[in-house]
Amino acid sequence: VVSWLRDLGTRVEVDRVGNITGTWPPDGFEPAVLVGSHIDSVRAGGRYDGALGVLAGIEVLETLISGGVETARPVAVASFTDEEGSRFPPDMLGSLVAVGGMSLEEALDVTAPDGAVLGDELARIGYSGASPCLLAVAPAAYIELHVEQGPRLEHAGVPIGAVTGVQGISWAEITVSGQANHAGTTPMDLRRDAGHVAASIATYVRTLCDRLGPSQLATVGRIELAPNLVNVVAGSAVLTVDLRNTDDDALAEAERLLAVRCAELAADEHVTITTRTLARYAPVEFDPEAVALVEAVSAGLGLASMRLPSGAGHDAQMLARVCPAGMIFVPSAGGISHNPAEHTDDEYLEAGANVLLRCVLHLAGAVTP
Ligand code: HGY
Ligand code: MN
Ligand code: MN
Repeated sequence: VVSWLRDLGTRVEVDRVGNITGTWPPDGFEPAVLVGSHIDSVRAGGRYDGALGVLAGIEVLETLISGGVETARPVAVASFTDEEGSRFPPDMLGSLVAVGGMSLEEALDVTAPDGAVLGDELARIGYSGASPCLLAVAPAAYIELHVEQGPRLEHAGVPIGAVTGVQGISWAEITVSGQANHAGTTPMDLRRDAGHVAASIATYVRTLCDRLGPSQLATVGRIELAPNLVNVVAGSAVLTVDLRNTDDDALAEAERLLAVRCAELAADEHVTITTRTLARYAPVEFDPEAVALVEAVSAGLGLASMRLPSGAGHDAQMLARVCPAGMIFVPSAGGISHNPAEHTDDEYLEAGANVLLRCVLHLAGAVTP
């Protein structure tokens, strides 16, 4: 990505948390129209999540530059660090730091479950950059192209999504401390079984969705038991709970109910439970004019579009704190994402990139030669 941005002649900057930007023209320091996304991935993820928005952004720049298109504002492409957050939480870490939502010191100290420290890893790969972390100048606007990662566009047979916003996100890491013991000799009423408690939490969060309605989502994606052996009552467990809802009050209620259930389980099983918040973002609404622009540009290209909220978190929800922000979705085959089977047909990739290009031309005040 950096070599492509350099080859284009853009001004390439890497900031202290590894966010990469390429700006055209290179001497343009006024508020830029910013596009981009992320190139990090969940482990065993797909090829389109994030990468599409960065590569399409580079394609847009290349099209402007090679076409000699002058714009009233600079245009920049960003590749934000650690959007996924599954190794170094929270998600959208790089863009969160860029907009001043998390201090650089706090971010560089984030430690992964495997013990790696973010600051050390950035230095190791050569991306502890020199530029200040905050967006030196807030962008004039931000537009992100991304695969939907869900089934709605494909189900509707619509190629473009005009994204209205992002739902609320709550990530917690729950540590259960019980007592390792013999699976054959320990009476059931004397156990302090961390495995039983972890499994109970995993099944409980599913009942929250029944209780709070269809907008409530709950996922236990990670459970680690110790010593993780067939004939040993688990002495400890670490699990994560991902709760999401478009309604922040309902999300807070889900968090409260989970805490109450954990306290009950701790008392019943005589274990201790500690909870660490890994991420907590309220729902975000995108700029109505940006949403309308995606629809209008799509129509101008003869592309059907539909409005929908994003189930996934995105860097755009952080940029929305400092400038008008919007997103363009294209369909995900089978609604699959965070999975190597993730796929989007070329015609949709191209359609999305063309909508992005025309949004940029409009926002940047293109002065065609
Ligand atoms: O978790 C998310 O929604 C995003 O993929 N980081
Ligand atoms: Mn993504
Ligand atoms: Mn993702």
